[in-house]
Amino acid sequence: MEARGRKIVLAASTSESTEYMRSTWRQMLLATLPMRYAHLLKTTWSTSVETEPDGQAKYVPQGLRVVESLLAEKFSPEDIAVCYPDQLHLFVGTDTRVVGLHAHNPLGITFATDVYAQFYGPDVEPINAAEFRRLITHPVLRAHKPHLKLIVGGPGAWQIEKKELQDEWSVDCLVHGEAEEIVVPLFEAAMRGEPLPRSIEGASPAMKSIPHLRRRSTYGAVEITRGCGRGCQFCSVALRAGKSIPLEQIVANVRAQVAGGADSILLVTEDLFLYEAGQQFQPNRPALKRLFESVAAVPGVNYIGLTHGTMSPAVVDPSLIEDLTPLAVGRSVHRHAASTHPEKRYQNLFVGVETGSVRLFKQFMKGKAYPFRPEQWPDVVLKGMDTLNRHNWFPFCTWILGLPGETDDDTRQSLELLFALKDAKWCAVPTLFVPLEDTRLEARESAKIARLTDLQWEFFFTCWRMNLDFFRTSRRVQWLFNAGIPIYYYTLGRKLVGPKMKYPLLRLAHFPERLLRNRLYLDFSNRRSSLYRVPEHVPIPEHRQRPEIPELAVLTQQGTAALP
Ligand code: B12
Ligand code: SF4
Repeated sequence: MEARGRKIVLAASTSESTEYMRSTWRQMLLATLPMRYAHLLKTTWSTSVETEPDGQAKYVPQGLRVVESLLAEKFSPEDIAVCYPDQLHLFVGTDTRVVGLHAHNPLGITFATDVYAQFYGPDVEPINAAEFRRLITHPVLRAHKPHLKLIVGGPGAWQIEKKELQDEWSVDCLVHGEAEEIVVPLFEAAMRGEPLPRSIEGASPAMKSIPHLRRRSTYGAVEITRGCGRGCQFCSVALRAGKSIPLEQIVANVRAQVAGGADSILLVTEDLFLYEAGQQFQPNRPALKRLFESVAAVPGVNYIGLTHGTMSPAVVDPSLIEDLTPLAVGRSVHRHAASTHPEKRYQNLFVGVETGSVRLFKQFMKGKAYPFRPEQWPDVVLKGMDTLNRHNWFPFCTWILGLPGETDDDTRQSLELLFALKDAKWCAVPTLFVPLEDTRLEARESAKIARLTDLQWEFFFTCWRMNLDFFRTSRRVQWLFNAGIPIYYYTLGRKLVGPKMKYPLLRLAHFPERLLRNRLYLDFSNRRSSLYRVPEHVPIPEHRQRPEIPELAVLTQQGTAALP
């Protein structure tokens, strides 16, 4: 044990650091599964992480690695340690002056996460929240608090403020937003023992301020773009102008991952197709190809994973997907029997579909479809899905239920689009609207599970029924699940959530559709055809094809919110 410790200690919780099975969706589950039943759900892997011989973390979320790199330029690397909660006692000691913690989703109150935990009862803490609490209330932090400053940063730092836990947890400073240009002066002030601001907001940094990564991040995450600019009103990066990280820096960061033992690289972005994109989000095929080739060529890289993407570029230029497929799918770690790849590989991309309602789409996210018009959104989704699936890209698509002012008619339109996608190869992830800080909808009310309508419940469980059917691996587990659902409903679900979930839940449990037909909106018993079909071609409105027109000038200056 280092009684004196290191001057600067950085740490992240285990459930936000684990890269179990190189599976990003498994880690996402941790934000939704309840800690109380973790043993029953066999999620002991949620805390499985690896350490270096000296006890430091082998991998932590990329944001914390960025902070480490910034600090290492100013302070001696010997003064800095990066670890998990179980090793904090090795590094926090009498010499420690500042502890910086990373928060991705520390209380589990962002979209999707709080919804699922509520199915298990009131006040049930998701694994993720319990693990963060274990980190921030660690006894060694309490013991040494009189001589150290506690700083928490990351995309979920706002949650601590929102839940008024800053004082209870003795957090000196919460860092929101991008931190490149504030980390060093803030940590210097902390080292001098000066009082810190209660919270601080980082602005978008100059490209030169984004440092090279020195060590391995969780999933071998390497940022390729930052920001977006499509302007969705519920999104925190909506109006942040997109920028691409220079290829040499990306490749150097990939090498740092491999040097740290990673054989898999996760290309992190809000939208893959924004990488070196032209004006008005025009995808840059040569640059994307060069990116994949350069990453795959780094010795030691066996797998390449992706985070987010938008649908419209796949429709603007379908051959883009075809061109990227040999490396994007060929180097993917994921496999599925429905893939036509010789090794059954498929690539995963998180895509925000959000709604089938053109009205809501127009109101809250019209830039997402650009250069297509909001009215073309269902066609864009269907055509994009068709193109992606054809090349073995199986996207994980989020939908938002309970956007402000959503009516039954809007939900019906989402159900229709969902129905049209029933044979697609994908995962549909229903989430509830959460007004995130720093978004244009931050003052609006969040959607509440207790207020979901019959149609919204149908949407919610129909998604999961489709996912179960697509990802099911064992008939026995399926059978047990089917039998367990009515038991859950009558013992707990009915009491916690109410009778509105009953028939949708029975669809999830594979009750015959003919028995549900009169109770639910959709009918999967083949008696009804879909309102939508995959279009042959989705035309780009002529006036949006030429960059010199005034509408596009507005787009670049003010974000897509200004689009007609
Ligand atoms: C990669 C990623 C993931 C991966 C890997 C996460 C991991 N543990 O490494 C996966 C897919 C697993 C994942 C899961 C989830 N994610 Co995620 N994820 C991302 C993504 C795309 C990139 C993160 C990243 O590496 N960014 C690049 C780094 C450099 O940025 P950064 O982390 O923000 O760090 C900067 C600052 O925050 C700050 N900073 C970071 N840490 C610290 C620490 C200190 C001390 C200081 C001072 C500063 C500081 O400095 C950094 C440099 O500016 C972001 C979106 C984005 N582009 O950021 C979403 C994002 C962070 N995720 C989000 C969400 C909602 C989730 C999930 C809850 C999704 C879900 N509903 O299930 C889960 C939760 C996971 C869990 N264990 O609980 C939201 C967060 C919203 C919020 N917190 O309120 C984001 C912003 C996406 C979005 N647009 O909504 N995610
Ligand atoms: S497309 Fe919309 S939701 Fe996605 S990152 Fe851009 S602004 Fe956010």
